[in-house]
Amino acid sequence: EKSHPIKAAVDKVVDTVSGRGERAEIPGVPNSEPPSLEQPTEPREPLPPKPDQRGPDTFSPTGQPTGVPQDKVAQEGAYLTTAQGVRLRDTDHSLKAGPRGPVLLQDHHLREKVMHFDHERIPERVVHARGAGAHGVFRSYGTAANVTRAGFLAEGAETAVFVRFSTVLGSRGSADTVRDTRGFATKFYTGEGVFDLVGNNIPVFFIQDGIKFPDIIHAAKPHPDREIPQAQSAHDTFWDFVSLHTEATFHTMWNMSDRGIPRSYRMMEGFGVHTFRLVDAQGKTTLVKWHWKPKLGVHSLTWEEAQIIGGVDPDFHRRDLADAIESGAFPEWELGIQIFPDTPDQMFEGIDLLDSTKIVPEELASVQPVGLLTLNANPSNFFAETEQVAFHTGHLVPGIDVTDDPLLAARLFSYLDTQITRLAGPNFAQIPINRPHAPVNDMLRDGFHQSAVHRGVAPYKPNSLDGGCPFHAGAAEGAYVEVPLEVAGRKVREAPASYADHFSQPRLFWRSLSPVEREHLVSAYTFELSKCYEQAVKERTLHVLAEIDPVLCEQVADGLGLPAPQPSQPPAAHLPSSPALSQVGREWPVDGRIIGIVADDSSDLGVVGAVRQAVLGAGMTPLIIAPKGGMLGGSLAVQRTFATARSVEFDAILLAGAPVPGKDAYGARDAKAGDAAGAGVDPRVALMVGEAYRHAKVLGGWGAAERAFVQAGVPASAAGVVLGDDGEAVLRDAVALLARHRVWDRFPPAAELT
Ligand code: HDE
Repeated sequence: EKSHPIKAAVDKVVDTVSGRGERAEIPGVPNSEPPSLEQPTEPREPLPPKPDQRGPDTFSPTGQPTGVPQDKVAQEGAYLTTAQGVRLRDTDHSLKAGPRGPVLLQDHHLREKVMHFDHERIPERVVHARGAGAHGVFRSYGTAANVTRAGFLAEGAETAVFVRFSTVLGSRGSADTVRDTRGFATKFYTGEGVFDLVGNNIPVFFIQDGIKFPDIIHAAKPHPDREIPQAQSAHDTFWDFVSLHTEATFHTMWNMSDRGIPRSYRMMEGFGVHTFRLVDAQGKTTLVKWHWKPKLGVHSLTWEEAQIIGGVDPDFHRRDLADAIESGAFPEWELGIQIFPDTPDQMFEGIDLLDSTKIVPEELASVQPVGLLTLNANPSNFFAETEQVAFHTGHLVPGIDVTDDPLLAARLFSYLDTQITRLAGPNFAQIPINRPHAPVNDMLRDGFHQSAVHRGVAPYKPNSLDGGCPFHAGAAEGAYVEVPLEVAGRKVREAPASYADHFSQPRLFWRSLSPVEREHLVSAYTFELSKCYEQAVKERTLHVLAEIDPVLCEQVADGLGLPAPQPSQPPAAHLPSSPALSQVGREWPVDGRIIGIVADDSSDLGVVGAVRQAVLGAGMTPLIIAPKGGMLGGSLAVQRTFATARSVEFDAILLAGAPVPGKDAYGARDAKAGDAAGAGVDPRVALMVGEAYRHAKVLGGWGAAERAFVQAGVPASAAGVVLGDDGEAVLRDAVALLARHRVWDRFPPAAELT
């Protein structure tokens, strides 16, 4: 009987994988049948557990490990088994009464397999559902040792960390490059227990009091009737809320700025937002704000680019982070603190340190570096690590305490609370990614998913039956002791008077941005409000903008086709600015940037190869883009074809000549004949180059490249278009421009914005 070609191919794969081509010996089962699909395959060796994936550290009352094997990971042995460890002979067919007969209820393997599948999903996070994580290490400089006794901030201390970056609004499967705030949450597995720094990439928040959190999130999430739009703030309920609730103005402004569309998680700042209280060994306290400063600088996408990526590569940020780590371009951030004296009023230079809608400009309190974070390993399993990690602002270690910021108070309640639902019970601290790297000896017992085997009879204190164990520690043994602050006050539902100022810092922000950043801000407001249907919402937002700056308000009003309202009072004449708030105008390392090199058979492949090597030598990633896959000229591997490449993937694009239309390009045969050479440029390359030009990206080329640029509508004399005869010299000039991220000089902003 002739075998079906597909079945024959699968059988061949099975034979190859098993290396035997015959059924494995199973005791009691005659091994007479020919090789077939049912044959067991050899699974690969299980991965070794990571150092932070030890089993739960359970300790006996005397402090000895219980001896229960804790290091088992889910995959052991070579054979497929049931959850009970029974080896399986077949997982492809249900147990039936004959090949065409009914499935039998007794099929316990079918039931177990489908039952588990039915329960594979857990609820996504109510906010920050979409994220990406990485492991790393934090090395302390010791510079904070004079203000905190936290061991992980002592000189030379090295601490394992896990970081999860996220968007706020979208569902778990939403796109990465939406306009939104980004989460930047870090778990430090310190020797004194876990410390979580659960921050964002924006230093302020929408609300001053946590009781408003459900309101802002209900307003920003998709409309409850149609559940649209996904992962967007460009809709009526969001703008309705933030225009009525003007304490949200500053955070909204950051979202509308380029900070709302980062180029990469690796190129974002991080902020603890609230003011925290540090305590030194003598009990002296200091107020601080936490900052993460990326070594690669702060960079953003352009809005059109972000939208295209949303469709072309919704996993853009996730992929970028994982690829960078895999290639050895480990992202790094310096942790820094702004330090303020712990005065009774908790104010600094007139700024209320308990108001999370305010920053303290870095020019008033510089950010002092205290250590270096390096992300150096990708998670092995997204669900086990990135999805199940549970951060909490209340995970504090000795030397770090909270303040009375009412926004922080709600968070101190919320994180544990939400995790009980999300992780189904109170024992999520035992999930490997959440386990402390310090010995655990708590008196928490039982509950859903309890996986520790506790010993002893007295999980209570005081006890005599377990010899009084576990014992209380004093400060000398590293106990966490709250700062003994005096607390007094009337019981009221009120905010302090200082919280009423909603506009002075938005004005500071506007004044501090460069003209091109102001232009982006204007475009973002105009885009978002144009997506609203309600006229009243647009008009009310224009009133808010009028309070910030008349030019901002006029420009947005003009885009909406509406009159610009007047501010309630004339703008102050001399306003301060904070240059640190602008993200452009400096040069940064180009490590890990992606350079697209477009080439075809007409290109000088020797030059292309040399440029490719030079890109690698500069710590960047070269991707060769050619008409079709495989090898170009038999020697150069092609990573992208004209059909699979899109400009948004590249930080800069170089043309090794002028690629003629590939035969698979729609309209290729109609492409306008270019010049004397008689060949037009491939329309996909023209689109790529045209987009990169509009997104202010560096472009370069040699050979006939100039003709290709001109045919693509890119002026060869435009700023940031590098042309020459020597490919490597073109690359050198292009890299020098890339250090400034984008060629903003290409499109000078309107005079009003300067
Ligand atoms: Fe969160 N936030 N948040 N948040 N938040 C959550 O906790 C909450 C706030 C932040 O990668 C939730 O486990 C309240 C500020 C990050 O797993 C939830 C308030 C900042 C993450 C929650 C805030 C953040 C969360 C949802 C107002 C920056 C993702 C799932 C009082 C400083 C962490 C979860 C991760 C996640 C509550 C405001 C950062 C519901 C009530 C301000 C980075 O507990």
